[in-house]
Amino acid sequence: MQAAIPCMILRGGTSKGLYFLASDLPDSVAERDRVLLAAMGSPDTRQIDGLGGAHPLTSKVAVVSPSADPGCDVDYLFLQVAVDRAEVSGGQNCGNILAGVGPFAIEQGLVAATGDITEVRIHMVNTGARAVASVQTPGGRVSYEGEARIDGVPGTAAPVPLEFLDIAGSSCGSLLPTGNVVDRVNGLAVTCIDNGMPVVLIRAADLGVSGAESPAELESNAALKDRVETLRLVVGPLMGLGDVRDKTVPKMCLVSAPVDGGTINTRTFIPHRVHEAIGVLGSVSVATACVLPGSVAQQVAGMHPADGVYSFEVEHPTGFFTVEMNVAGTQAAATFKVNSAALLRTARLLMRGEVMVPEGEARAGHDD
Ligand code: NQM
Repeated sequence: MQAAIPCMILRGGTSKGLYFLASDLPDSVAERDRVLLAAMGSPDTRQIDGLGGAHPLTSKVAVVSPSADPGCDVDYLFLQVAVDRAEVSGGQNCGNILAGVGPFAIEQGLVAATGDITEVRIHMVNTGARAVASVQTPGGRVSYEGEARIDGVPGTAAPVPLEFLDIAGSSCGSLLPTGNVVDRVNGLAVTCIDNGMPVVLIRAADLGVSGAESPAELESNAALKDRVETLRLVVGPLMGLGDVRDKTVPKMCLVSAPVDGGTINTRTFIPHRVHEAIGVLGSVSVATACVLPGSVAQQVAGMHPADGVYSFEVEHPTGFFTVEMNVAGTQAAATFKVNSAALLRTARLLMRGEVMVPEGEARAGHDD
């Protein structure tokens, strides 16, 4: 006997995940996690007995419910399901999976379509911050087709612009969690920043690489991986994240001068695999650092910080990530403030149906 649990699969930006209504999952966190591990097929490096794609970017879950926050339509809890360990973590947010939350909420009737574009106001449970997603809804139905192109995804699709309202210090409590623009740790100059995602910025050259290597090349460099992880374990507590050995934050971002006309070039350890592109909120943190006076990223990018509206082109292994930002107080780190951040993603509904979970793992599912 298996349990059948209603579920949709959506591509959100450059990631892919299972989207559930909270009411379709067990209330108990331990039972919920057992269900999600079984649904994904974890732990197993191939996730052969489940729906996961054998990579952190395709082993993600969104749990969506009506919001109690009067300023929001829905609550979105992001869960990272580890591939090779029996672990489900709510310790980070995910802006790519966020791109699918608006379409999912409308598909599920949690939000009514209003006109050609429906704004979905989303409370991001992992960090408490809010985002607004604008979803194409001509004729009262979600449209996934369109001309928007994002690097890392073949073809084009309907645009899903995302606007972030209050993301500074989302996980660490402040934009600069160590209190410094630059820290020297293990002999390396690093900038620790959290504008939506805790990220540690390190010059690629300081680690003996160019920063233009492919993810596979970086992942096969055992000495580099070891040095990055050793650094992460020291920096995590300094950022107020506690012991990060089993956490997926902070992300470790190697920065170098742009090679393709962008603002800055990046390679990001998330934290044990290297991202094929860059995370959404990760890129917002990197872009923020580009205009933060004195930061590692600002020096590498050669930016001259000034107040105003920017369109940053963050280079990554499969192209560019464009982040629109409005910043003020750029004359000094102490006065620096991000007024708003916005970016473009696309999303697509790939499957709707029921995920089958062995009965022993799913006491709260519906019997088949
Ligand atoms: O930073 C991968 C992704 C992410 C996270 C990761 C993300 C974000 O690309 O907001 O989107 O850094 O773990 O899905």
